[in-house]
Amino acid sequence: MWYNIAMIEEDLKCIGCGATIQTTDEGKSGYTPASSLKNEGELYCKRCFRLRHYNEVADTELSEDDFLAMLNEISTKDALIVNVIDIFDFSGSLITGLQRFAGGNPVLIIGNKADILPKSLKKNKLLNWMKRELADNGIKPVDVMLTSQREKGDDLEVILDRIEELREGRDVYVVGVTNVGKSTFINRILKQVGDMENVITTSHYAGTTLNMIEIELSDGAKLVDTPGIIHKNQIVHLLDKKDLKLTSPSKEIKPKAFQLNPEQTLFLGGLARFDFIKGERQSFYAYFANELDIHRTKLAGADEFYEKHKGGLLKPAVEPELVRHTYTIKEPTDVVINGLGWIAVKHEAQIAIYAPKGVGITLRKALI
Ligand SMILES: Nc1nc2c(ncn2[C@@H]2O[C@H](COP(=O)(O)OP(=O)(O)OP(=O)(O)O)[C@@H](O)[C@H]2O)c(=O)[nH]1
Ligand SMILES: [Mg+2]
Repeated sequence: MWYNIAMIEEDLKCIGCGATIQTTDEGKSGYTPASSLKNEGELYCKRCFRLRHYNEVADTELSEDDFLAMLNEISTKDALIVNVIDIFDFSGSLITGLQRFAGGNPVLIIGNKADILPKSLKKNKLLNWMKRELADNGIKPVDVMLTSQREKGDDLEVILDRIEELREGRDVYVVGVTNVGKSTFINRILKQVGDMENVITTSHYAGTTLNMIEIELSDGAKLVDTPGIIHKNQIVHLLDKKDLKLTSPSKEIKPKAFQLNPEQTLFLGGLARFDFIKGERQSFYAYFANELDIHRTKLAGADEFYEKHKGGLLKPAVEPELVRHTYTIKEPTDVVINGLGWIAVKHEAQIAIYAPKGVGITLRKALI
């Protein structure tokens, strides 16, 4: 039932972020100058206007708990839950307790941003890995699919058909952690089915969508965009606009190979550090945004090097101190700095990773 879909334009809600429109407090969400209310057509709040035209974001007063309260409602609905996951930040975008949160409703997992991963990574291998990881985390989806905003319409058709099959006439809630691409995904649907261009506000800041945004399907059921769940430890929360340009891949990442001797160090901008402590001389493969500069130095002088160059040569750098994690690698392993990228270690090695306090490190069997 994907023909004839339409935005449900509720009175006085911003069509871009879902916030309730108000004209009195410029510092709060939904603010719109009274003069704009007279305009015909779709209504966007001032924050959305600035995001859409100048890519400038204003903070909102909404807290993590406010968002959670909005989302908790979903467990009481009879619906299909579509959980969008950023496959470049898989661990960081898992919702702990998703089953409880879904309240017995079926869950379809959409792995988004597939365009960022190297083409050498086969789709089936990735899907199988995702399924295993989901199972290990107690998540039992009815299906797992991959997509990206760069895919052509056919890919979306297949997903829409599957959603249609699974929803059995019910509403569809698109949920996920902030910044995984929920609104971008829904905009793709609006474009493909309703020929509506870029209706919902999207941005590379976390926390763009502020309230439920509802779309009516032909049979009267709803497709709903929801505000993202805030994971405080997501690296995007530590970064500003300039930094995000360097760290969020916008296209396929090209791995960079580094042949290192033991006691050599790589700096991933000023955000993280990789020490090769012990092992045979070998190549390490760095999978990060192509824009992120990687610097090699001697382990012995690395602390000083960091102090001297953080924020300068080593950019971006962030406030939280870098915390050291040590590992002994025995088999080909991806050492993932959640949300930033990973280093593939192919042979035995003793290593240390430094990452901003709170940012998780995940080890996984090498994907590529
Ligand atoms: N490379 C790539 N980037 C994507 C894709 N989908 C979304 N993005 C980018 O990811 C960022 C977040 O997208 P949104 O659609 O605003 O994410 P969201 O999940 O709605 O975020 P919140 O509303 O904050 O919860 C934007 O910079 C998008 O351009 C994709 O398939 N590939
Ligand atoms: Mg959104």
